[in-house]
Amino acid sequence: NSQCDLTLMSSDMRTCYEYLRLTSRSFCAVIMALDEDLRYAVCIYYLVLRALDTVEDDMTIPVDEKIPLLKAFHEKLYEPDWHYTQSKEKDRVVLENFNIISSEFRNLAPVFQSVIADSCREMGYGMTVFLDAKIDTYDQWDEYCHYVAGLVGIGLSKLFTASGLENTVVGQDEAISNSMGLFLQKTNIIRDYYEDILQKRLFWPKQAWIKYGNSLESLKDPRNLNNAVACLNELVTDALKHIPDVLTYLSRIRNQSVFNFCAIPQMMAIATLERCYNNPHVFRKNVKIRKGAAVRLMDQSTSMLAIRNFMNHFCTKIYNRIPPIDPNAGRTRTAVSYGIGPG
Ligand code: PS7
Ligand code: MN
Ligand code: MN
Ligand code: MN
Repeated sequence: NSQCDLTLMSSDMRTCYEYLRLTSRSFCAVIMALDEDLRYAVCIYYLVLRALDTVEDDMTIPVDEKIPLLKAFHEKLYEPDWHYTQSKEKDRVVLENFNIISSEFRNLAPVFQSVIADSCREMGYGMTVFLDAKIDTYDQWDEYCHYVAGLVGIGLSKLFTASGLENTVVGQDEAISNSMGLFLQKTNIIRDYYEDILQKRLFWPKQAWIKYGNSLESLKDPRNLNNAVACLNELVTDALKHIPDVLTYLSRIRNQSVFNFCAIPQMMAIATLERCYNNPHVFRKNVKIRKGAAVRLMDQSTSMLAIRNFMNHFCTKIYNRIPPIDPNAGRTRTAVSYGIGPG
């Protein structure tokens, strides 16, 4: 990006972009391609949330220390010396050097600061709600995903509007921004079944798996494979219901760099859901989309026409693989139909 000359930056700014590169597989390139002021605000937002998520994920931090830390995390943005050296997680660098990130945060425009700080306050609180409480119902699944991803969609949308690059409606329509986050987070939770279960993290709602097994872990038993796949298909169907909101949201975006930033992760998500649907491998390993397919999505998710074509392609592939005897076949057909044809 020609507007992003690393040699003209302060050393702290270069350091923050380096932390972004080190900690983000999926978001680094799309963030670096954003226009000027928005790029750095989103970079800092990412690093702050990566730090908060590292606290949430770190099972070596005792709960009586973790809860106050999550709740007060937003206040650390205004404590110049605060940093945290007790994490064992792979992304701990952002906690160990949080003082650098927070000082760059305090250099952002006040309107960017308040969006990010509010988002951290709500997310930190929400994470404490689900720290040991299991996700029972579909409503609780949506609630957890709202805290860890819907709030990110809402916060990013407010940054887009505040930057002047997008219309007011983008920042104001929180329901639709929430759906953008839920579509990504549900896809992540569905795809990561195996990885998460090995780490004793349970994110699939009980209301779904109880119909198919005695426990979430039992779904990985090869003897339960038919039931496991039926459960998987039910959750994919639930995630697919966000497609209409995703298409509406993207159709409102005017700036090309913002469009690519928003569209690429959503296209990776629908491609991932297509790979996962009715796929028993989800219970034995992490299902990934093929490298070549991912590159095409990243290069070509640049217009609504392209997005509608990709959505049509993946929804049609799912449609053609719906087993007639699947308990949710009818609901799945309805959900994918919103991604097929003129919308
Ligand atoms: C600020 C770009 C664009 C309207 C750290 C982007 C973890 C799926 O934990 O790293 O490794 O399994 O694969 C990103 C909506 C959030 C939702 C949420 C913030 C899109 C902390 C991303 C990234 C809204 C909680 C990363 C939700 O997945 O997860 C910025 C519009 C962080 C977005 C977490 C998950 C994101 C996630 P893990 P990943
Ligand atoms: Mn987490
Ligand atoms: Mn995480
Ligand atoms: Mn995950």
